[in-house]
Amino acid sequence: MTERVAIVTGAAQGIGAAIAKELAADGVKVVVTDINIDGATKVAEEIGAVAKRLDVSDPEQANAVVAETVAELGRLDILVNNAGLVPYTPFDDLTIEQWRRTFSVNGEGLFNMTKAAVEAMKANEYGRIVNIASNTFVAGTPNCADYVATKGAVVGFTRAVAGEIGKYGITINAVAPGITASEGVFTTGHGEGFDYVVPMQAFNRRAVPADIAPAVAFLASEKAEWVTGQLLVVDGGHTRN
Ligand code: NAD
Ligand code: 4PL
Repeated sequence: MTERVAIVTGAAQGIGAAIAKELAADGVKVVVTDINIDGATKVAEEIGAVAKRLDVSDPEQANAVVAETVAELGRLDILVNNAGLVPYTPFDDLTIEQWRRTFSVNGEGLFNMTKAAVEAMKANEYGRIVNIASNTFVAGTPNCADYVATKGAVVGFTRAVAGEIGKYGITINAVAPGITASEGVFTTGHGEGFDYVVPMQAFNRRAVPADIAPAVAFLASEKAEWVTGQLLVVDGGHTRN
């Protein structure tokens, strides 16, 4: 196959940046996208990739970045829907405004990007879509009900759409990390979570973004052709689904 082209969302830091690096190491041409264009540009420079500013919650930006990618790099083979808000809010403090905001990125962003990418991938009758879920959906982690609900949406969407896009040669799967030492996780109360999660894992250390990226790269590869609509939990054995 000719060199594959990927878009990774929310790739300026954390798990998204690690995924962009892993794909680039596999020889994939990566478009590093984020609302934080400075961070995205830094990651892109490190791996010899292209950076583009993209707010996934805006359907026009989603369409434009997919169109530019196809125009500039010739095709789109891989989409990694990684961009997400990871709030930490007890249910007693959760508002409808926050609920909508979390869904606008984690839910609508997933829809906007998948919609645009499937249209582009149809042309080549080939595609790999990997959506970043979370093991909070398995564990029912407290203090982030809005977030856990969006991750349930990621799993449901992945399962439902898989059956409708197989005819185009496109697979769609979800990867559920457990708590992972990204930049973002330490900006909220989630940072405290390591103290009780690590003892439940099979391995006695904190996950880092590089622990998540190889599972994503597998599902994004030609080798994962017979895997679709699945949830792969990558959490060091914290949960067993
Ligand atoms: P992070 O906060 O470190 O990075 C998220 C990135 O997404 C940031 O660069 C941010 O600028 C970008 N972003 C936010 N809103 C955006 C938007 N509207 N459009 C485009 N980009 C946007 O987070 P992370 O921990 O690396 O999380 C990445 C993904 O992994 C998320 O989907 C998150 O839910 C998931 N996840 C994280 C953990 C964890 O413990 N870190 C565990 C399970 C799942
Ligand atoms: C177990 O996805 O999976 C905290 C914050 N704890 O975002 C997550 C666990 C967090 C998680 C997550």
